[in-house]
Amino acid sequence: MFRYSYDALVYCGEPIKTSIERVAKYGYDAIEMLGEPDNFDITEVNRLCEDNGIKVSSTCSIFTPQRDLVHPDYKVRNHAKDYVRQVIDFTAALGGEKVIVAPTACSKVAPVADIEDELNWVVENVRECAEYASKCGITICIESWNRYETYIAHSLSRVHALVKRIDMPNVGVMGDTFHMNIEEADMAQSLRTYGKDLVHIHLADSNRAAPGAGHIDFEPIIKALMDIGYDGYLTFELLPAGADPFAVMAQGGCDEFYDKYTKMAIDTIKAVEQKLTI
Ligand code: LER
Ligand code: MN
Repeated sequence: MFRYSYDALVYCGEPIKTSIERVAKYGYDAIEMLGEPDNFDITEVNRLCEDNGIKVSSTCSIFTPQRDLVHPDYKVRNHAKDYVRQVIDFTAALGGEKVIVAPTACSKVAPVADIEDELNWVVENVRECAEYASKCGITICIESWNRYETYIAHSLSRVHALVKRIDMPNVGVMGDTFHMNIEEADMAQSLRTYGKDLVHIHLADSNRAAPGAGHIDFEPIIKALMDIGYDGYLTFELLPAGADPFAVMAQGGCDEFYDKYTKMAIDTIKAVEQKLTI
């Protein structure tokens, strides 16, 4: 049986108490935290999780241009590493298992420095962060995004190649079905190919809404995850349509991303899991 988690990043700006209560209400095992440690009181989050019977699975780090691990300015690269270490401490203090790391800033679509230098910085910097993470029992998940959000690691094969170069026991491959639907020829096959190194996954439908609201067939995907013995969380990351989904959320009118999709996501995938288990 899979464990289910929900990425609270979509619940833009609401009190964490409301998010934790919602996730618990719809039967999730855990919540994925937004990677902005300064926004949270660790004691309060731990107490709320305990009161509601859920855990913290992971943290979704936010890579802004100032948090770019491959920026040509070493001061920015160091700032990005400090940020990742802060997220690692935060996640460990919440009892989480995984921290998501992207090689570069979100929506940066071309290298600024020489690409070989950038790739070397990814390897060097993620290794350093992974050494730090290993002392807290945290695994670093390198997430594959689509071509419109990154140029470095926009397929599981590219992430896998980076993970092999990084070569640390607590660094692995992460997929996100929204991105994979754009970049992978066959999502289930990619999961099988890189399954041994898969440490985390985000699920969303083709339109980034709850599974069942778009056109992805989740059956072969869940079957592949079962067959490879994936033992991480199935974490939903749902966002509204927009190149800047947070700006869309801030405008309002995305009510379905709260109760409706939180319930629909877990209900849809649990039904698939059940069908495949019988
Ligand atoms: C983060 O998990 C992600 O998938 C990116 O699209 C950045 O939001
Ligand atoms: Mn994602």
